[in-house]
Parts: sequence; structure tokens; C-alpha cells
Amino acid sequence: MFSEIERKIINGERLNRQEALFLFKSEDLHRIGELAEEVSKKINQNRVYFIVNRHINPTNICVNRCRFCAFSRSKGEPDAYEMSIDEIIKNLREAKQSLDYLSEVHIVSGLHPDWQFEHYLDIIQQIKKEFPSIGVKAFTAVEVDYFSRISGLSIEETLIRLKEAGVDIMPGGGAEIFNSDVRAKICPEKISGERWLEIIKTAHSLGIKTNATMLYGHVESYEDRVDHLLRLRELQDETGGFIAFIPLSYQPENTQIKVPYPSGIDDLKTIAISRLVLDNIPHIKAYWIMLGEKLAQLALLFGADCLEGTVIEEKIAHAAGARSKKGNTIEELVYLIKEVGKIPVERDSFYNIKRTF
Ligand code: V47
Repeated sequence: MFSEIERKIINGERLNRQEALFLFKSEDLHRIGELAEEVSKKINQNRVYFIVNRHINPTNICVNRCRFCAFSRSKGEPDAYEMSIDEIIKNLREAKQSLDYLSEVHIVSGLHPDWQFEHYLDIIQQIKKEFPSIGVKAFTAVEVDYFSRISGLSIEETLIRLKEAGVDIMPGGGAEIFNSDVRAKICPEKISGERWLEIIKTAHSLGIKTNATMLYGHVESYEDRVDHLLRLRELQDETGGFIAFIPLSYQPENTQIKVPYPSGIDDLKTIAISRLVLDNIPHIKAYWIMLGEKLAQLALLFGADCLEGTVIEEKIAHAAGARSKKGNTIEELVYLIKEVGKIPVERDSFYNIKRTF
């Protein structure tokens, strides 16, 4: 089957479910990687993107206590926190100062039992008022569903309000693995995979671009991963609204799902197969925070074309044992990219090129 798969990839033909599954079961990581690299070069030439950004998590208090999540807390727990809007602005000012400027803020929050939708809107409005030129990547489909429930607004109306407040693009979190049996084991309180896809579809129909993620390396099977990728590919055929796909390598510490970290082999294979299956999503991110800097660097030769960004302060993966730094400098990201013989490209939220190194 491998030679037929190779033929299809070289001719730009689409892989089917069986073929994608075959690749996950294959041990020929080198050849899978080589093929993914060829596809990546066709789409993004020799460029590798990164962004000068800061992650902000306004609160870790969350009514969904997903079993894979080591970050969330219930109200009243000693290390539960809530950031004020002033603190958020102060963090962004400091990031801007230390990096000279900031292109984007990435905001993912907990589902706070007391905060109103207006408060989340206020966070975005105040950020936009203070930093009008910064791209705002904010709130996953899971949060949008929650905002709609607490406000009584439809999903469409909720998204319109977010867009008006200043949301430019939505991050891809909360997708996990779409299969409902897996979701019942890892995040029983979370919205279904179908609901996640429906909300993202609505966002795309309103002109809001989004990312997509897949959390792998816990209790899911290769079949579940392939199913997840195919459902994303199908939606992308309809809407064209996904900009980037980010495979999230499971970090098991302090979580309720105790399994070993995914191996480096599994990480690289998952990146490469994502590039090969998602022929209609332009960018594949190697999220260095979860992969570690060195494996993320190698992933750039296995189909990935983006390293996310400077991040500054990562909390979700580090609560679960991520061994990377919490943030990076532009110089280090440029170094990682140059060392694999690729061209470092600083981008904005929509992958417009700001600077080439
Ligand atoms: O949705 C939670 C995941 C996500 C763990 O869109 C975990 O550009 C691994 O979505 N091990 C949030 N992953 C992060 C995210 C993201 C990150 C960077 C860029 C973008 C983007 C999106 O983190 C959650 C969940 O799937 N997560 N716990 C864990 N233990």
C-alpha cells in the first residue's frame, strides 16, 4: 500500500481513511517525514513562520474539569486565580516592552461560574483600546458555547458580539478528539465534537478564521486520530476558514489520565501525517511548548511550517509537566529555524509576512 500512497501524495491526490491509518501503523517514519516535507515545501516553500505573541489565561477557574487538564481549578481552591483587566493590560505592556513590540495576544480562559459574557467582552475591548494594532486570537469554540449559554444569545449572535469587541481570529483549542467515546473518558463535561465543529462552522460563515487542534497520546486510537483529521478536512472543504492545525502532544503530569508522554516518534509521525491528510489547511504548527524546542525543530523537517511564537508565559501545558521553557525570544526562534536550513518568517495573525530573516 505504501507505494500507492506515495504515488498519490506525489500527484497531489487526497489520502483516504485506510491510507491515513496505514501511515499511522507504519514504522517507516523517515519516508513519511520525507513525503510530508515535500508537501510542506509545495505549500510554504522553505519558509517557517513564527509570531511575536503573548499567551494570557485570564482565569484558571473552570466549571468543566476535564480529566486531561492540570491547569483548571474549582472556585475556592487555594491556587485558583482571576486576573483583573488591569493586570492583563499590564502583562501586555510588559511583553511589548521586553520584545520591543507585540503582534498578537492569544487568550484562552476557564469557564468561570460567575463571570458574565460582558466581562469577557470587556477584556477584549480594553485590550483593543490600549493596543489597537495587536491581533487578538481569543476564545475557543468551548468558550463560545459557554458564553452563548450564560448570555442566552445564539451562537451566531455571540460570535458577532465577540467580533465587534475585537476578536480577530479564534484559537483551535477544545477540539481534543472528536469521537464521543473518547470524549466521555477524557472530558465528559465538555461540548461534543459535533458541537465544536458546528460552532467553528458558524465562525467561518461570519468571516472569523480559526485554527484547529487535536490532543493526542492519551486513550485514543489511531482510528480516532484519523477520524478527527478527516472531519476537519471535510469542514475545511466547506468553509475554507481554518488557517492552521496544531497537534497537541499530551502532557500527563498532575492530570487524571496517567499515561507516559507520547514518544518523539509518535510526535513526528503525527505532525507528518497531519500535513499529508490535511491537504486543504495551509499551515501545520509544531507547538514547541509541548514538543520541546529540539523536537519542534526536527518537526520542521517532518511537515510543520510554523513554530507558534514567543508565547512569554505558558500555563496550560506547564501545569501538566511540559519540559520546555515558558517563553522564547525572537532570536532563539530564528536560530531554531535557521539551523534546519529554512527561512524564518515573522508573521501576523493571518500569516501575512512582517519580516524575513
Ligand atoms: O484545548 C489541556 C490542551 C489546549 C493538556 O490555536 C493539553 O494557535 C496537552 O489550544 N496536555 C489549549 N494539551 C492550547 C491550544 C493552543 C495552543 C497554542 C496555539 C493554539 C492556536 C492553540 O491545550 C486545550 C487542550 O486541548 N491541553 N491540557 C495536557 N495535559
